[in-house]
Amino acid sequence: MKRVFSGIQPSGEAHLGNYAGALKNWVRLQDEYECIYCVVDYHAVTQPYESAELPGKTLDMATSLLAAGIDPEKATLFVQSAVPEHTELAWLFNCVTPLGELERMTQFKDKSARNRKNITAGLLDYPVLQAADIMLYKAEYVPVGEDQVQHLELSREIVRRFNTRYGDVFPEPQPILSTAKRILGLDGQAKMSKSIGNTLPMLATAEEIWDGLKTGVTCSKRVRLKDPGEPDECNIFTIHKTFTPEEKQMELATACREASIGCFDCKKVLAANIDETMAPIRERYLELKGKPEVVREVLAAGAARCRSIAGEVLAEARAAMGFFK
Ligand code: AQP
Repeated sequence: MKRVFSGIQPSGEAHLGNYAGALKNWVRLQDEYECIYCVVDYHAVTQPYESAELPGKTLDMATSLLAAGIDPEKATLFVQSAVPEHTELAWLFNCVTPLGELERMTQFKDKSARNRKNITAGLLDYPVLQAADIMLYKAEYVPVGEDQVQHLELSREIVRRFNTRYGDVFPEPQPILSTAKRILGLDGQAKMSKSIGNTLPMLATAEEIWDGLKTGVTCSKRVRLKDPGEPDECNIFTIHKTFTPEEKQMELATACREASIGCFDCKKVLAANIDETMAPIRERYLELKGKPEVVREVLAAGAARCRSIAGEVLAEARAAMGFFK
């Protein structure tokens, strides 16, 4: 089986953008690939955060992933900092990564613009650590949202540079994108993002989902009810792609273009469909939240397995680079 790797930061509650762009695919891919999934806490400290809250947020993210359907019988789940090889390989990759490539990354530009007073080397280096995360397991596929495609292109560039200089050690990883690869915040402005706080949490109750959705910006063409809309330009319709069966999506798209359905009713359908998917996930989450030792056991087993793979791959990279043994 080919190997898949992906990660999510414990920088807040997982949201519908995370679910639609990445997590739904994580669950689906478990049956087709050997999947390794990671709560990437080293990444989460590249932005301002509360150290006292990090352990709780890390455990909570792992709990959410298991509730969403990550099955420890099929996939490996672990916490990044439990496998310190990630940072060592990142250092090796730093030495083949051009500084200019890092400076032109959109995420670095966006996040540093939001926090001008505290731009760290860690934030700049984020994509190099991400390349190391993937390559420690020689993963060939990475299910991500569209925001991570540029980072993945850089991972491939890092791999090419490493392999050209030191021999063919690593494969070039490819992204796997979902149909809803970029969900905007409900204000329709920026990407839905934990650090912006414009999110609809994945574990929100039916009421909270409706409270959020009803304020959500739709296609700008529909000023009045009788104006035809354009679903391809509507963030609400993008969310439908994850939660609404395809036939119903087509029906809604036609009705929107003919102005025979209003945005309010279209959102009502979406709210019901989100709740249908999320209600069992919420239930599993609450059940697992009461058994943190179960989640800890899964993470410990995952880390032990990953340390043994990571140790071998890191040794190969070190040998290729000529380090003294
Ligand atoms: N809005 C989004 N639409 C589609 N996919 C998304 N992803 C994130 N936001 C959206 C995908 O979710 C996965 C995990 O993301 P992450 O937590 O590692 O970091 P991120 O991409 O930076 O997500 P956030 O919510 O914006 O976190 P913060 O604000 O803490 O940086 C990734 O595959 C991502 O593509």
